[in-house]
Amino acid sequence: MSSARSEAHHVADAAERRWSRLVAAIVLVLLAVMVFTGLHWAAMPPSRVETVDPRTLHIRGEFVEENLGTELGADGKVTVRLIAQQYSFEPQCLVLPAGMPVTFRATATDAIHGFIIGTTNANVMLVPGFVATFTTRFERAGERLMPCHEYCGTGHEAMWGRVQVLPADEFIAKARANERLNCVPS
Ligand SMILES: [Cu+2]
Repeated sequence: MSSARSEAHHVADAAERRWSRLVAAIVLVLLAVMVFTGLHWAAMPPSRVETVDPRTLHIRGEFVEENLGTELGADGKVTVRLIAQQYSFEPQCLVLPAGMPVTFRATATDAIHGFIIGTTNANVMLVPGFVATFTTRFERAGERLMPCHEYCGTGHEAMWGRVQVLPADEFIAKARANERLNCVPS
C-alpha cells in the first residue's frame, strides 16, 4: 500500500517535472520571439530609426525645398536629399557623379513609397516619419529611371523620376558652379 502510494507519487512528480519543463520552454520561446522581433523591427527601417516630423518637412529642417537635390560638400562628400510624396519625387531629376560614394537621405511626406534607381543597388523604402539613408556608388555614367516601387495610391504608376549620372570631373565642375544640383526632366 505504501509502496503503491510512493509509486503514484513518483509518477506524479515526473509528470509535473515534464510539464514544468514544457512551460519553461514555451516561456523561453516567447521571450526569444519578443527579443528577435524587437531587434528585427528596430533594424528594419533603413533609417536606423532616425526620425523626422512629416508635418513640418516642408517648413523647416533638413528637407526644406532649397535643401533638396545633390550637394557636393566642402569635404568632397556627395549627399542627395529627396522626398517622396503622392505622386512625385522632389526633385524629379537627380544629378549624380559616377565612381564616387553618394549618400542618400530621403523620406516621405504622406504614404509609404519605394525608391529604386534602375540597374543599380540603390533601393529603399521611404516611410513617413523616418529618414532612409544609405551610401552607394554608381560605376557608369548615363541616364537611369527612378520609379516608386511601392504601391502608394491611385497615381502610383505615374510616380517616377530620372537620374543623370555624370562622369566625376563633369559633376564636380557643375557642382562647384552651383550650390546644389538638379536637372529638368526631359
Ligand atoms: Cu509612391
